[in-house]
Amino acid sequence: MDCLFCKIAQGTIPSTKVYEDDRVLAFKDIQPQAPVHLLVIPKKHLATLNDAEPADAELLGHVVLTAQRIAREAGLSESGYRLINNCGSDGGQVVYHVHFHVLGGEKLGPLNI
Ligand code: IU
Repeated sequence: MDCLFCKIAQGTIPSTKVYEDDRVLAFKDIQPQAPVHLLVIPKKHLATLNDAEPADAELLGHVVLTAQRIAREAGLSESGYRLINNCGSDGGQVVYHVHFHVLGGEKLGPLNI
């Protein structure tokens, strides 16, 4: 499958990993929008959040708890952070493999909506 984040998950395209296990990968965004900008992905290919099914609930819970973990390890627990999923074209999704952005390290502005 010609999916950039699948290739990153498989290690055929390099990334700066901050966490990995058998189901998820977290790595640094190549174009950071905040002092801390990390991405968390399930290794399973889901193009968008709309493709998730009830059977993916545990996996997606693990993705969110991984976001919590890497935010803590980046020192963001006390100050806080933002967790974002862009879904589909109106949501601003560019890479069609489900991912959550972890943004922090400064006082973030209001969402630009
Ligand atoms: P989006 O939610 O699909 O809009 O976000 C895609 C993100 O993936 C965006 O922040 C990019 O900077 C990031 N990214 C990356 O980290 N590595 C890449 O090789 C590519 C995009 I292409």
